[in-house]
Amino acid sequence: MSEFAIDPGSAARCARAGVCQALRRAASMPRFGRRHERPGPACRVTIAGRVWAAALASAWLLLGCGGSIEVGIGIGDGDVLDVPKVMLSRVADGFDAPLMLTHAGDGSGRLFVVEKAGRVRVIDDGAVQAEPFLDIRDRVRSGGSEQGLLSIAFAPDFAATGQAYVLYTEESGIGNVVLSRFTRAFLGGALDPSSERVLLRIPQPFTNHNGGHLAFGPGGLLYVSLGDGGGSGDPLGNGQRTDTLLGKLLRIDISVEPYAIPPGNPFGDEIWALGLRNPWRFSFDRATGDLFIGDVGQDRWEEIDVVQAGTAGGQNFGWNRMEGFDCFAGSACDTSGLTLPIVAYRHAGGDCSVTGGFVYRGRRHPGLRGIYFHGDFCSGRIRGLWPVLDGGWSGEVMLESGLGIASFGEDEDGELYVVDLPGGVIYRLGPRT
Ligand SMILES: [Ca+2]
Repeated sequence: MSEFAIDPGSAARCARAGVCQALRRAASMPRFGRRHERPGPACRVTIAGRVWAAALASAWLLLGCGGSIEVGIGIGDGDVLDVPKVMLSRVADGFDAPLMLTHAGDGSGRLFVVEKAGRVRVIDDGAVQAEPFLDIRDRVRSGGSEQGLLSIAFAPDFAATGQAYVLYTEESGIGNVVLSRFTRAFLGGALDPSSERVLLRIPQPFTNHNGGHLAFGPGGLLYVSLGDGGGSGDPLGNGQRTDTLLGKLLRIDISVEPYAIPPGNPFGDEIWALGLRNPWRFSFDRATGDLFIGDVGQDRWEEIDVVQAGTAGGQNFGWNRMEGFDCFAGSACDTSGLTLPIVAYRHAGGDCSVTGGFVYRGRRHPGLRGIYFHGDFCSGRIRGLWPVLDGGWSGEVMLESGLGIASFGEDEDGELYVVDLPGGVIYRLGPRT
């Protein structure tokens, strides 16, 4: 089990270490975060507010208090339920190395599955359609394990404009990253491969750490995550440099042709946030607009970074000065001005690469609402995190899926799906019955 995971011995260990008592006290300190609707767990083993986050979370994780003792989710005065267990139900299979799933927001109910080699395929009313929605295998370089067609995001006005954006590694250079827009050939039709309009071409120094995810956030702005360009330890220092788009979260306005820099961007260019290593997947909570980033770590920590809606940009998430809550190279580092993760978990028990997910906001499963689901690609472990009243977070392992989780995805109703890369299968997430 990883140090984040629930562990029958953790209660005893925490009691011995006295850490839980410290954390309980911390939980009673003045709140620094927002008040959330979900009451806290019975044992508040949480990171309590931004000020306490670094020290307490480190202690929490290192001493094995993670996850939980007596954890339950309160539903009202004095009522505490067990954290719901989850299960996966097979929706469709036969995909070729699927990396991502999303919807078009056009009321059609269709699901769109991105395949690594360069196709987007459609699940319509449960049936996988024979004709792809997009096929650009002729221009996608997908030989490397982190290369391929990485993401698609439908324009907020897709139903009217027929436009969607994709991120992929192309044949130029060592596999440069391209952000392009495609337009459908006719109303109700697929995207036209010949309609490509390249918005950004980002040179890559190495074949790995290409990012990359696309999602529209609050205000209809397009967010783009890019890795540090690869190599071990960010050898070029891209994460902390502001003269490169590598290791960043970008934000652009696509309502202007071809795109514009939104007025609030902190450096007057595409950069919205920095200090990221390989932010493979991120999402916005559809209820609050809060941003959740899963940033893949080097050799020790996998982390989840959160930015509350309405916060100005310019967050520095620390890489490569820090990995998770630790200084990356050496015993000391300048942590001033850095935004630390809300949670990090160690490389242990098979965990080695975080796959950022979504806050469940669907209607089918009220018991899962408000839980941020994410996973680990290597172990297949699915974890949940939820905010507690003290402004911090609590969490635990929700399922040992055994899958190679490339992504979580949402449909139009906010139901969540899991994309199994090696198996080529799409699953729907729900409570265990
Ligand atoms: Ca970080």
